[in-house]
Amino acid sequence: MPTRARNPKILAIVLAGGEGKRLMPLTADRAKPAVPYGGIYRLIDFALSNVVNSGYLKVVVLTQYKSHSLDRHIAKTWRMSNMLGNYVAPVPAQQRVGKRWYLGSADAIFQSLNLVHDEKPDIVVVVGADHVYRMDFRQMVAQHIETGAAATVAAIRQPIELADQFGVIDVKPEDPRQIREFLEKPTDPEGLPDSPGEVLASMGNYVFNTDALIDAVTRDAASEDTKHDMGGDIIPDFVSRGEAGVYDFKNNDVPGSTERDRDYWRDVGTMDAYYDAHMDLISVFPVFNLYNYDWPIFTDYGSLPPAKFVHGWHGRIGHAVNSSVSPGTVVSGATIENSVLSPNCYIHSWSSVSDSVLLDNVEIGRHAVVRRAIVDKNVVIPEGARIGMDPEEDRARGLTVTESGLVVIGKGQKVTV
Ligand code: ADQ
Repeated sequence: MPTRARNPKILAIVLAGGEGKRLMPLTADRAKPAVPYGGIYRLIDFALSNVVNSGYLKVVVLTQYKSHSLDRHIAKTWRMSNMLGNYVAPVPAQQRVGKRWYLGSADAIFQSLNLVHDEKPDIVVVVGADHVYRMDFRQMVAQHIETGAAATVAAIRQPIELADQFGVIDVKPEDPRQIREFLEKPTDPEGLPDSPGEVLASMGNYVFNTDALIDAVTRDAASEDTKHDMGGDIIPDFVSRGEAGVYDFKNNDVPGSTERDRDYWRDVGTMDAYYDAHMDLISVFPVFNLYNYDWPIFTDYGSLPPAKFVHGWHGRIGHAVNSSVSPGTVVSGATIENSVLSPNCYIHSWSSVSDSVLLDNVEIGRHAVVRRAIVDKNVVIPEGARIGMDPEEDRARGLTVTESGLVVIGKGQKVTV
């Protein structure tokens, strides 16, 4: 079907089947896109909010790995009215083409081509589900149509040390909107001519002409020499045929964004990156502004009572500074600093929590001290426990301590004093 240049029909496919091994233990029990973030969100809420705010209302979310909490979240937050002609539908792996799970992200699309055939879009926008950012995909689609590329990859500059986590793009000198070479996760890449300490990295978001995408994933499925991966196999294939364009994210202008957070994009692939992205939210002038109502990030936490700060035991004042505190959380005679608290936490008297991220329903006992920690759901920190003060002590009681000294406590993990 020829692309209708002015008003193309768009289908958005959100890739949400990834395992996220480097985020263990947060992904021990849930898919990476379902990892809680920023108190009340799941990572996938950012990709889906961007898609929906871009006006794309036909959205399928391909799930696979430990998808239960992801499915539940999508059904609760993102179910839209089919009667109004729009939907966000989670689609689990269905083994329609044989008895095998998805072999990679390209195979996930190949196995789900029935959705594309049903919808008959002109253009398919394929989006990862693991990143924190705001993006108006319409602007990328407009460039895609204007340049006549068959595939367009969104890109952002990243430090060269991180190149082995990304697809790295080399543009044609005569036309910086075309890709000359694409290397997936190179270990020794060259820096950019005007900035040797940086590379141009793929953001894992793509725009395709529908026929070109169908053709590429079908050929990939029939090939033996492939990992069936969008970044590793499909994009290099388009590049080798001279049909791939690149969209520079710095040109994207989202309503309500500020100079400070205009080109904010974080791949929260590791515990340290996950932690740092939380700290970005709570500085006085946040690097990423959640309070931009012109481009809202949607989520659903149901009906919870407000957060509450009260005098605790012996009248000590419960307070929080440079922190965000979610509904249902009670800070009773405790001190919270530089931290993000999710819903339904209870922080008891004389305890202190600093530079930390608490997920839902965490309880901090009296006189406990928690520093530089990520504490997953339902964890109880016992009275008087000291977390994040001595890495050896933390490791000895079975907690994960990252190289940078962050302590990570898994969902429901028992903590001893
Ligand atoms: P990675 O993130 O390492 O690199 P991948 O693990 O394939 O690539 O994840 C990409 C997206 O696809 C994620 O949203 C993930 O949840 C999803 N996904 C992975 N396997 C899937 C499957 N079997 N079924 C459904 N969904 C699946 C990619 C690109 C790089 C780019 C970075 C940007 O390959 O080129 O630079 O994203 O972070």
